[in-house]
Amino acid sequence: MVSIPNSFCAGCGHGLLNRLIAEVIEENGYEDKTIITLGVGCSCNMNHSWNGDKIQTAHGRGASTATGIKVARPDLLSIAYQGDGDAYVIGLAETLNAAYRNTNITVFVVNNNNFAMTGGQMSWTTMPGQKTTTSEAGRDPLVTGFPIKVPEIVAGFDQVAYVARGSVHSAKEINNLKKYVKNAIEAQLHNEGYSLVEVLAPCPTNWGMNLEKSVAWMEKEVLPYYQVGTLRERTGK
Ligand SMILES: Cc1ncc(C[n+]2csc(CCOP(=O)(O)OP(=O)(O)O)c2C)c(N)n1
Ligand code: SF4
Ligand SMILES: [Mg+2]
Repeated sequence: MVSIPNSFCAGCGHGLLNRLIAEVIEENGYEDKTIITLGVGCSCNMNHSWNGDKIQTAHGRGASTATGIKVARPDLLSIAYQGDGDAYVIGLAETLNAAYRNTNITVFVVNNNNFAMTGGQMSWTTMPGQKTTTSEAGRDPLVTGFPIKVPEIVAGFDQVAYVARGSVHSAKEINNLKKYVKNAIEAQLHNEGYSLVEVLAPCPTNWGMNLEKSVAWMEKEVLPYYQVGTLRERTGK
């Protein structure tokens, strides 16, 4: 379902997640029964390499569009693929409402700590001290708030089916992420309800670092704050 080469920058985390999602869809035999809604952001670049059915949504409305698809065609696998700015800033209401209703959709959010596509502005996931084009001296959380943890909020809703946070910064975590992606998709296929997987990912272009430095920065700054693992286990398995 994924053709190579893709059009993400070298070292970008999006492509790795695209591949894992495609693998799980194929393993379940859903290549021709899946619609992905692409968020506004670097997610759009999937347009060039994703061979399955897809819809470009309005900014932040991935969960709403995926909900509409699922209501009209409950036989299809409905996936929202978004960035942190898309799902957690402009689309926070849509993201939380879908989770709160326990809509039977699957949401993947690439958290690269910035609005990447528009040139690297501060997002609600930008780390304390992180320099972006709109926090040139480094983010001051006492002025702009601490980075938001949406998966932890959603995992606190009693009814959701599955929530996890993974990362693509190491081979070990890519292997773990495959399990999170599989659980999230299979939760929907078993009609268990809403599933969310956040994925920590490097954006070397806007971070102004090569991939090696990006991974080191993630290990030092991002992973201690955004801890990876399952936040809500499936109960309907
Ligand atoms: C309604 C609206 N507001 C703002 C924009 C500009 N815009 C396009 S992409 C984007 C940021 C996307 O950031 P994120 O969701 O984190 O995705 P990334 O590019 O980092 O993967 C913004 C603000 C837009 N296209 N539409
Ligand atoms: S700008 Fe960042 S998120 Fe966008 S494709 Fe390039 S590395 Fe990936
Ligand atoms: Mg982003």
